[in-house]
Amino acid sequence: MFAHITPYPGDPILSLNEDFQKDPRTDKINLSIGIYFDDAGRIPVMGSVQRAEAILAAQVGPKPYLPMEGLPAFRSAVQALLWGESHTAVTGGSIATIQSVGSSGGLKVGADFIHTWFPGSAICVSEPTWDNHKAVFEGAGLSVQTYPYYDPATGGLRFEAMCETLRALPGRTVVLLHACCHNPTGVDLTTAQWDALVPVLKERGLIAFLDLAYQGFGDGIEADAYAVRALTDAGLSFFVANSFSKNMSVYGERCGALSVVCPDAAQAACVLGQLKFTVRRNYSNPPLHAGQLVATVLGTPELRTQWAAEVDAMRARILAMRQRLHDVLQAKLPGRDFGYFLTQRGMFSYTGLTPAQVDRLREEFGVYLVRSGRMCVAGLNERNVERTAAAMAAVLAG
Ligand code: KET
Repeated sequence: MFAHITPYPGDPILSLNEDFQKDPRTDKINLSIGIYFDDAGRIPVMGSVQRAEAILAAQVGPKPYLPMEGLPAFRSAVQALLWGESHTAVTGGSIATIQSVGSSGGLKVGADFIHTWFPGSAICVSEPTWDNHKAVFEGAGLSVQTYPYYDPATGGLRFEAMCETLRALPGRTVVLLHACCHNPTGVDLTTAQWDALVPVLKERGLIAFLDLAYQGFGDGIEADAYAVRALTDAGLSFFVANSFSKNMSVYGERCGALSVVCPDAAQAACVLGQLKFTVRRNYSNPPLHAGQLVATVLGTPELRTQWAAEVDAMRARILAMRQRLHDVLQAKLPGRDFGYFLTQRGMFSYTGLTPAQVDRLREEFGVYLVRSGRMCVAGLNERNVERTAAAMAAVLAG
């Protein structure tokens, strides 16, 4: 019956993380998957989240199904976080938000919705992008194209080339944009570049799909919402998938959301209805605990304040590790420029290491990066940063 089924070659990120777990070496270093580790090398249990868990544990009750669109308190907390609670798009009801199974689930529901309601639309993603973007949208039946983004020569952004490609796309092409902390490069648009991009999207009638998986890890919780608010304020209709996996350190709870900004409340109601139908056909409704947990953190003023401070501390630690790695590498290999570690933002840096060099790092030194050369700098800590720099220097020196 199943003789025709071919083996799964594995996922470039998740399967590598599995390989890391199996590696018997005790001094191995995991800079592969996009997970924030604390200075002790552990996935943190944030104080705000722990307190929310305690509140929930003290009032354990029946566990009904959530509505298809998720927990109401969660959905309004997401809108308040992304737009601010007094934003006219929020108060006017023109945003359709559903709780999703991680932001991956939000991307998938959005992709299915687009395939149904914009059947001719292709999607254009940055070159490079998170591998799963291609997989999710292709899996939903969309054809995937790319726009220029990363410039290997400068380690920066090909903004002009990007805009030029977008200007040539047919109307209603979906354009996937990383709202902050670009994965895998760490190269972001400045606020001025977002302002310059908005008219391009608007004039061409393109459908922006923002991926906001790292809110708070770039320049701050509010600053990282800049793109979301700029597109809304320009009157664009667009999609945004956001995640709590990283900024609440609740990966396995699968907490995310999909929001669709609509021209008015009447269209938002129809969009929400069709999103519910999409969810019903996929997994019926999202997890209760995930919604309650995030809603409790964001909806309890004291916990919300504590959470923001914790996110700020995580961002500061990532920046400190970027600086340390830069300084050690720069001292070891003064002929090369490692400035990109300081200018790139968020969890990831694109090191420019070749797949062969990445393989050598892993095999010889036990340092795991994704084969594209992507490094999760949030996996660095005081105990492994020097060793990582030494291994990288050895590999780069040939
Ligand atoms: N978008 C981006 C850009 C992203 O990096 C991830 C996860 C997600 C969405 C999905 O996160 P979720 O937990 O579904 O809300 N990225 C890391 C893990 C993975 O590949 O699944 C990574 O790039 O390592």
